[in-house]
Amino acid sequence: MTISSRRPVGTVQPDREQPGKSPLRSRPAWALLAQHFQRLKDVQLRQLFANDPARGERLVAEAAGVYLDYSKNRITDETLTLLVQLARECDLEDHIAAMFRGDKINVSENRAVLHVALRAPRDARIMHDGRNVVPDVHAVLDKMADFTARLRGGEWKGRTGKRIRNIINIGIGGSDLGPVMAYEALRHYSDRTMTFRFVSNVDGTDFAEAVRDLDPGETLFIVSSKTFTTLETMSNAHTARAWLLTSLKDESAIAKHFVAVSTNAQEVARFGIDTANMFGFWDWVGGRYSMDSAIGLSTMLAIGPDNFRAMLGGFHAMDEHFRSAPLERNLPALMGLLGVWYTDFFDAQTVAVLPYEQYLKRFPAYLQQLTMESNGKHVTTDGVRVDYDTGPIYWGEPGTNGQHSFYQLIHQGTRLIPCDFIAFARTLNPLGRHHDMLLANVFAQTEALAFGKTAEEVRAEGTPEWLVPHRLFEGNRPSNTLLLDALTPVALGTLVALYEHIVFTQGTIWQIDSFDQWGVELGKALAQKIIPQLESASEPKLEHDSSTNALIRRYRKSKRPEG
Ligand code: G6Q
Repeated sequence: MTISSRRPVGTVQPDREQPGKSPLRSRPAWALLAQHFQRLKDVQLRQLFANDPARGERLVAEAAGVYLDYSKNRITDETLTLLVQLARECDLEDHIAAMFRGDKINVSENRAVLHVALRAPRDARIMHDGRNVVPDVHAVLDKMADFTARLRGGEWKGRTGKRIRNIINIGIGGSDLGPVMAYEALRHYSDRTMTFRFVSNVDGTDFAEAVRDLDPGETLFIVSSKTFTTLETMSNAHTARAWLLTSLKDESAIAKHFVAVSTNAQEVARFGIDTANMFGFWDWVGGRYSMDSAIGLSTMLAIGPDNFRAMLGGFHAMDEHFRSAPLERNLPALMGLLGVWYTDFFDAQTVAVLPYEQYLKRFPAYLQQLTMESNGKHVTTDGVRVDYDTGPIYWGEPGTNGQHSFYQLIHQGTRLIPCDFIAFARTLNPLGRHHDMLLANVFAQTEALAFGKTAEEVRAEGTPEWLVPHRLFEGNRPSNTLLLDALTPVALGTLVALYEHIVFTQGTIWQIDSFDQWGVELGKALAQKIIPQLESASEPKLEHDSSTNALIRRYRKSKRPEG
């Protein structure tokens, strides 16, 4: 058995077959891809490599310091031609131009999507509602740099005159995952005399563990919240305030120990933070696209303004590549289209992201929000239900750890899991043979996945016949390999921008709004209704379903044990 689509073409469920096909499925390239898929679905990578000895050097692309080897994908030149044709039929190039132009492409929220302006050089011009936003961006960056210099230089002191040594970022979702990931990724460049922690969960344990060994007099909280109304963040911020005041006892300490990153000056002031200590951003920056805005203040405090600006340079280099390179050589476009190929024709449900770099241990978690909150949508921008699959599930862990855990399923399971391997030619911590061993594993895994091991090869090793099926590797498992020089701030910027634009490419093909997130609203609203039902002294009148009602009753009973 070889891995191929369990459904003949695309992923259309019978009950979703509508009399009129969606615009995407009506595109000429879609129909051609569907036919092409039938011809290619059982073709082996072994065959493709044997037919073209130069394939591994030909199916590569390079930009902004990122070398992409996409030769181990289940594609031919014809596949690429058709995928690029599909992108053109979906006006990808025009959509890219529209984003950079500041058009309101986040249609359901009627907003521009201008995270590319966050890393534009000082002399660039990017207009939003008739105003060039680039000077605004740089004014905030300068303010962040000034604050960072004062804090790291010891000029900014706590209320009791002590130097600030601990930074705690309080935020959630887009106001947390980017800062955490970037701090871990760039730890090598960070000020090791300082401690950085991140509190996101409304679970009190998160806050309690973050502060348990810290001196409030040496601690600064960054309250990061675009809206400054998010339940988790505001609860943690109020708890932080109380923790600080228990020890410093003086309301005036707030000004020295709290700063805010937000678009909502009114709420920041209401919380008691001096708006002079607020770092702003704009409604045209989505939360999950904001790690390079003021939301990255903790990153800048950790690695310093120069490294932060270098990271922005990496983002910008990838932006420019995405904006200007022809689709045939455009890394985010190619990777995005390959994702569409597997999602919609091979019926792949997930993508594994496997960084062979310990510092990128939070990168898969970061990508989960970026990709799944962006492209986990079931209606088009026109509000019509799609008749094809959209965003796949992203997951992953750093190598080599994953190899001793879930790789078994990728190699020998029944599901097709396209993988992105991410590796760096140089390590930041050279230790004997470690790096050669690490990289040998990257190359070995992509080779094993693609080419497997045939029954003949297994038999030739003297394997008894009954064991042959167990030791057989079918191969034909696709992967991309991203090879960069070293994990510098620049490299991190290019990598994040690469995935941002992969998401954009796919969202454009699928005609969905990659920049809203209505799917998180319902649970939030229900929780607000349930909180008083858990807290009320008298038995509340419950009007949920029987399951939810019973769970609430049981919780109320258990949290106040008799006697
Ligand atoms: C990201 C989402 C979401 C958001 C959080 C935090 O794109 O919008 O994850 O970042 O809900 O929101 P605030 O920054 O407003 O607290």
